[in-house]
Amino acid sequence: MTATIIDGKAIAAEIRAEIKAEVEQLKAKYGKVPGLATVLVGSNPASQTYVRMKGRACEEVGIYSVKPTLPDDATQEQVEGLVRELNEDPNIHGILVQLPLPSHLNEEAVLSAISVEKDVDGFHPVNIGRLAMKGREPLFVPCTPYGVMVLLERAGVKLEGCRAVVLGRSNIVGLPVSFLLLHANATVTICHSRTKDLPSVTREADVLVAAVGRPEMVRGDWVKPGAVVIDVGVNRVDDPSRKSGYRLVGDVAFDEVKEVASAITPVPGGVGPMTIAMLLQNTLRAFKYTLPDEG
Ligand code: NAP
Ligand code: L37
Repeated sequence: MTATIIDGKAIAAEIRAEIKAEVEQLKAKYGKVPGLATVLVGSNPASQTYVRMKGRACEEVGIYSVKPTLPDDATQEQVEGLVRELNEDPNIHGILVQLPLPSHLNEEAVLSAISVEKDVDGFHPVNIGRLAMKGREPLFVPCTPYGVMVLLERAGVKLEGCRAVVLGRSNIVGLPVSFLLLHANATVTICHSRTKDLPSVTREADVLVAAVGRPEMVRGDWVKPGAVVIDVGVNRVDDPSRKSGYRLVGDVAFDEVKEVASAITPVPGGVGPMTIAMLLQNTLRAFKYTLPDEG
């Protein structure tokens, strides 16, 4: 069996088109557009790329965006000061602080400084706390986990009662995606670097979400025939034949796993574009919270 490819790039493009139409409508009605600030601290090359892509996506759909940057040695006060200024800015409806922050900074304090109503990344303690609890609604769902859920939905995957295995327990992907799968009534197993005999656990999965940051770690014989595999990993591996000197691979050995799974996301073109589409979605939502009849 060769798996169906879940085309995140195409689904993300559809979502962006929907957002663009709604932004135009709201602009005509209220004379205002949503605004997003992406805060980048330091010079991590992957973060620079993602922030640039987020700015370009805003432009495409008519969302106003600013991309304030601070140097690698920025102080805690500078970062929190910038966040507080953005909290007060009426043209900015969403604030995203690109992670990881340089290690001398206190991430929790920075994320707590973001106004809950502008927390389009969903990592403010109140939002992530509400996400974790049954029956509580966060104002915003974190973009990557949200994108994973939309891909599963659009691929027609029924989560109720299924066995879901999540590889990775990070704050930005593994943990929140596990909560979302649980709320969708999957039976969820979370694996991490201390998990014993990983392949025997992943082989039980009807839905496997890989978010470990290890190039092509998940092999064909780690996957149950017919399982749905979502590859969140975006890893740069050296490739001298490319102009950039690297190519992107996921956490899943795509060529092997596609022969076993019933559906799979590619890298690039899977979860990555969805992360950005969901950020735009959340920014539109934040804007609508501020409008009299739309929130
Ligand atoms: P992270 O913070 O480094 O977390 C990695 C997780 O994987 C940790 O829980 C770690 O376990 C676990 N892990 C690492 N090596 C393992 C191993 N050999 N066996 C089992 N578990 C292992 O990474 P992240 O931020 O979640 O990102 C994961 C991947 O997703 C990366 O490739 C990243 O680039 C990508 N990503 C993609 C998007 C997107 O939009 N597509 C967004 C964010 C991240 P411990 O907890 O025990 O250390
Ligand atoms: N929301 N996302 C949010 N907050 C953060 O703090 N770090 C982080 C985060 N991560 C993030 O934005 N990751 C990400 C990863 C990949 C893409 C976008 C965002 C993406 O679009 N990847 C493309 C390929 C990009 C490239 O050519 O380098 C893909 O198709 O996978």
